Amino acid sequence: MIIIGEKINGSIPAVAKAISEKDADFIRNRVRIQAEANSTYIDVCASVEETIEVETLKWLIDLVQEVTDVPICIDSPSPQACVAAIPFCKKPGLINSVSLEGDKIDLIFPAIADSKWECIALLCDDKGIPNSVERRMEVFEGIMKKAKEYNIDPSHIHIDPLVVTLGTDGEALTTFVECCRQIKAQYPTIHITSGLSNISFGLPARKNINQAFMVLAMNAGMDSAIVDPTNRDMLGMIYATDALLENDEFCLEYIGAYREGLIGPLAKVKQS
Ligand code: THG
Repeated sequence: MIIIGEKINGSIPAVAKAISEKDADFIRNRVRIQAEANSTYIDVCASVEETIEVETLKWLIDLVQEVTDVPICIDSPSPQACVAAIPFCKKPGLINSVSLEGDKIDLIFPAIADSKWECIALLCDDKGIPNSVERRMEVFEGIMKKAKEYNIDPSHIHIDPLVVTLGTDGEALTTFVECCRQIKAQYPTIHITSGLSNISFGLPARKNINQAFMVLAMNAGMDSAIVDPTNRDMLGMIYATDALLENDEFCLEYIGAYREGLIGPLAKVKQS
């Protein structure tokens, strides 16, 4: 499973405070615990006003790279900010995200073409998030047409089918799963990702819903997720599901994560 650590995000109040107070130790510590929890990428989202977004991304990315060589996932709604942050990264990472909104794709695809950079593509357009599987798949086709035009290999794309809220849309999981199945059938090497926590918005004991979603989505082909890797219950569920889905021969990764104290009872806790 590709784990994109979500904890450096200015929309989390404690992180917003650290950004405004330039508390480098707080940021470095959040990076360290996510790197120790085997993150594949560290997501970096500034969530500040536009005029200071690029400089804030630079500050955050530099701090990540002081602590770890885990690659960066640049998370911004602004395609210009995403492209501007690419040179701050010492190694190729992930852009989060493109979609068919505005001219996003025509700014970002040329910037990552012929490179090892990968990108997340959301299944939405200027009209928002389509309700039906059919309309989401139309957006998907549009994205893949552009990918072909810019010569971007499907294996460099992480499709985010977008999760809606189960409390207001009972079909939230089934829509997501049907998109996963159709996408993987057409492009076996493409990645599918999700920010997932939207699924449980407004419901009690959200962690149960998030974990159940993770298992069912992985079963449908989701192989990447933006999560808190220091959440040991969720991490345990991810490793267990990968083992059950034949993605972990002899359960070596599962056993390794247990031995490192990342999953299982709190005997060898890594403090978050
Ligand atoms: N898809 C894509 N990108 C995304 C999202 C998505 N980026 C942003 C978001 N959704 C994913 N990132 C987060 C980051 C934090 C939280 C949820 C999603 C979150 N954090 C805990 C909280 O606020 O309670 C706090 C964790 C902590 O303290 O570290 O909820 O859907 N492509």
